[in-house]
Amino acid sequence: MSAAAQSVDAKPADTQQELTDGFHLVIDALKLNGLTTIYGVPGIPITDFARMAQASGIRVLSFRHEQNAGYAASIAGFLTRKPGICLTVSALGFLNGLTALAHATANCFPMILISGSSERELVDLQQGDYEEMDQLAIAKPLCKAAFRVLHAADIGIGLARAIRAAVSGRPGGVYLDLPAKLFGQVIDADAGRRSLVKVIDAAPAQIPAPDAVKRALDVLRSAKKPLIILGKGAAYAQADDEIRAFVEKSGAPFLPMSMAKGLLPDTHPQCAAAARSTALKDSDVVMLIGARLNWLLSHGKGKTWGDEPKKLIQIDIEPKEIDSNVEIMAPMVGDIGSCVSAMLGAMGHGWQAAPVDWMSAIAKKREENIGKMAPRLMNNNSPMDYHGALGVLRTIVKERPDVMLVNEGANTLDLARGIIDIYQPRKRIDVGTWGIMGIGMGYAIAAAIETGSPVLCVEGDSAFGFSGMEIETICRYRLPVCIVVFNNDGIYRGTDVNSAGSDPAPTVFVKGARYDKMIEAFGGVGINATSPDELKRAVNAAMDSGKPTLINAVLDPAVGSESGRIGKFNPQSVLGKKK
Ligand code: FYN
Ligand code: ADP
Ligand code: MG
Repeated sequence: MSAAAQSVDAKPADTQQELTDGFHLVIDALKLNGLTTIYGVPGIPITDFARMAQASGIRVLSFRHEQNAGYAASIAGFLTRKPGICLTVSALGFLNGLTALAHATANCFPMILISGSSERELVDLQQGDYEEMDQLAIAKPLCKAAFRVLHAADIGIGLARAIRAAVSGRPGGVYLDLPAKLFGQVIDADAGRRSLVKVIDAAPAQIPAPDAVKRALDVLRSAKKPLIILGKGAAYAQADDEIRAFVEKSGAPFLPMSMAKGLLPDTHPQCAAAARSTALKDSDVVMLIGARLNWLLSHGKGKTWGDEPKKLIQIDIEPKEIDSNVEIMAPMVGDIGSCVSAMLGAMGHGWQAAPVDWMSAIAKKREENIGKMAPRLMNNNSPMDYHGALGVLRTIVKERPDVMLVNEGANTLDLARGIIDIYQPRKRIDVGTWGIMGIGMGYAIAAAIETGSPVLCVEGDSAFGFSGMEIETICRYRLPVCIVVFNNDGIYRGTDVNSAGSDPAPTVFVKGARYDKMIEAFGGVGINATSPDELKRAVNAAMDSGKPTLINAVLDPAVGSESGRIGKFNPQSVLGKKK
């Protein structure tokens, strides 16, 4: 027991001492640090905590499954630069939330998973407590930092450590273990107040070294075919004006990674998204801003990157990221806002824009690809194909650039990424670094709560299934979320057959399923759309009304390719399939 807690016991029972307890201290510590939204699922031992947090003015969003609450918290962290808070019960609730915590860490999103836990004495002796589990030990390898608080007087410092660990340097997921007994611990209220910590400058600026700035500019200046790759770190940094000014001043083409789309509009004349292969293959200097050379960029090597020897410049806040896959000639370690401002400042007047022949080679390829795509987007086929359905969604987002777009699936993801142009920063949130399915409804809920903008979720039917029950949550909180389920009856497509028996093939679902009926059970609007025209009307109506809506978009079950565009990662037997 802490000294402060002991001092309470030492007082005579009849003195009028003002007291506080673990419940109130956690709530006060969160509020003191501006953390006023909790995503979670109540239950033992945090049910009363959730009630009390709500009563104190914290917004408590109660989900149907912790994984979805965790994804919501993770993307809230990305959108706000403050750690998203996820609250779970012990043991399996904790494990459900842990998936999202690992996801936050992999994606560099700040998040704190707060889980209630069983009593240390029993857990450590493995005496079989209710939901006994050594949660701290399990969380450690899957997050950036993990802490446990045993004494009420340490709650303030524990939360301060969690906040700093989540947002400073490279952001990530933090686990905070709060044993059941902690909540009820009573201490002197004054001592409690004094124990709270308001975190000052949680993510301090990290200024790049002047010689690193000079080196980077020298390499960029030497380029004949420069390319700037913007990653979701650049979107996270919220240095939108500086990034745009830098890219425009450089005159170089830029390639946005999926969640960096909109930092500069996809329709910007320097945008090379629709000339991706050419830009990567033929460039001679590539500057990475908040993007890792991981699988999404073919690790910086191989035929995607062409034969031309390349010089690389990389801006990242994490020094260990540099040289992760290939040599980086000009590393710049610092926060993106400071790095880009320093570059802009040092560029001076008269910066030479990229050579005209390079820019026109990119423009030619871009126009070619856009031209090839255009007629396919205008078809009004019924049942729909991806291009017909996405063509109308593309127009809707163009007309309503404020919409938050959530996107997951395989084909639904790959094609929507290319087809739907994004016009503003942080308006597209998707499966991220791991390409996982299941972020959909969690992301949609947090996007609505944190931004106040209307949300459009473009979901594969398989992807939707992972978080579909949260449509009840969406209806309960009356969130302006419109979900479009691209229903082609299965994973990748709905035409596989089982040649060995009467069970359905492993990739197919119930044929002709009506996902729109699900939301009607909770008072939302359900629409079955069988053509692009119907889809357009339904989405516009949902956007205008702000009512929770689920549109079952009927796609031809034969459209869709195995694993979307990343089939190369899906090993297939060369020995032929067994009969
Ligand atoms: C892009 N392209 C376009 C446009 N935008 N053409 C016309 N119009 C527009 N607006 C072109 C682009 O130039 C490429 O053509 C092609 O479309 C593909 O572009 P994309 O999607 O950017 O490129 P690619 O090679 O698919 O990107 C690689 C990737 C991406 C790894 C970054 O596939 C990705 O983010 N994947 C995540 C997948 C994922 O997580 N899936 C979960 C699956 S779940 P060319 O330039 O001619 O090549 C389990 O199955
Ligand atoms: P993408 O998938 O869009 O390419 P990644 O998640 O691979 O993006 O890369 C994001 C990178 O951005 C990470 O290496 C991370 O360290 C870095 N990063 C995140 N926030 C900042 C920041 N504020 N300043 C600098 N780098 C950042
Ligand atoms: Mg499908």
